[in-house]
Amino acid sequence: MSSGLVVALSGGVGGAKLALGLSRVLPPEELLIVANTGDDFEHLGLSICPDIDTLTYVLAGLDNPVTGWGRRDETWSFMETITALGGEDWFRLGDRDLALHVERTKRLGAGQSLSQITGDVCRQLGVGPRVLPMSDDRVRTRVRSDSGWIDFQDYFVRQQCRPVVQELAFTGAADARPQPDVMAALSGGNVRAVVICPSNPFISIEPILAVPGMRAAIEKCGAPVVAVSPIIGGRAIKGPTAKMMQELGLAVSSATVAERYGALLDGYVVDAADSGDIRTKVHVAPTLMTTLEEREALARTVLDFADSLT
Ligand code: FO1
Repeated sequence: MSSGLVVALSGGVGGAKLALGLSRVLPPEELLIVANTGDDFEHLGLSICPDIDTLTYVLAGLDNPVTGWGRRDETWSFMETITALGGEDWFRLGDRDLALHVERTKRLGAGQSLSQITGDVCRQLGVGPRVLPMSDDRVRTRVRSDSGWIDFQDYFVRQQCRPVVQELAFTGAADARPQPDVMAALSGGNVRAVVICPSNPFISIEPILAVPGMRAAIEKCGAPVVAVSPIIGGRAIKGPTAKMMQELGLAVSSATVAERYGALLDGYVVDAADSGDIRTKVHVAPTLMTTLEEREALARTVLDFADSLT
């Protein structure tokens, strides 16, 4: 078996599933997960980082299996109370989850970086692999629809992805510095593979690639770049990926996702139903990850495929 560092790009629930699979088949020091922070926002005075937290909870075995986000065995006294007070209750923060947002907000206010805080939280919760934000600088995904520009969580949660997406923007990305340890890892000459998890390309992976220097560092790292399609049989497994594709005038297909990544890709893992008309090297495998065994199996498949491209 090959060794070296596997760098995984992840956002959302689909990304975290494969990240978990990778964490189960690799020693912790051989996996670095780069999290999207475009979904981050400030809410009720707190700094919320959904994609980092989803990864943290999933890798710690603390994730909520029903929602995919937040914590398992959650209680909702805070939410019930804020509703009773007539406060803002469209974004649901569980009691246990709340502690993480309070702690992070306090530490960010004291000048600590998001990377440092994420590392400490992962250590405290027993997460083995490194999880790092794409940048310690603020990047915010915004969505343009008929009624103008809105914040990502306003679109995603408050309006339940109802607005028709016309354009996406990653505010702050142009001035954001890529996370230094991610850049050092990519230029260290020891990368086995870069894995683009089956996340939504528009809102989870493209914000990561929009951080200046990130895409070039991935291209230059010398390792195969392999993506896993988030589309199975022309449908998105979860979330608004298919709806967004239609609204942006794109065909709902695995090929469309591969085209978004373009020359970055050396290989692409797709489900049997989706292998047609893709210009990069394709490996067909079951990509639906319902069970832990399926997550591990897909992780092994992706790594074997990447090794075969070296
Ligand atoms: N997603 C929802 O659909 N509704 C929520 O109320 C909600 C709360 C929430 C709280 C903490 C957290 O870390 C994530 C949360 N999410 C919620 C998920 C979040 O919107 C993510 O950005 C999406 O899953 C996209 O990755």
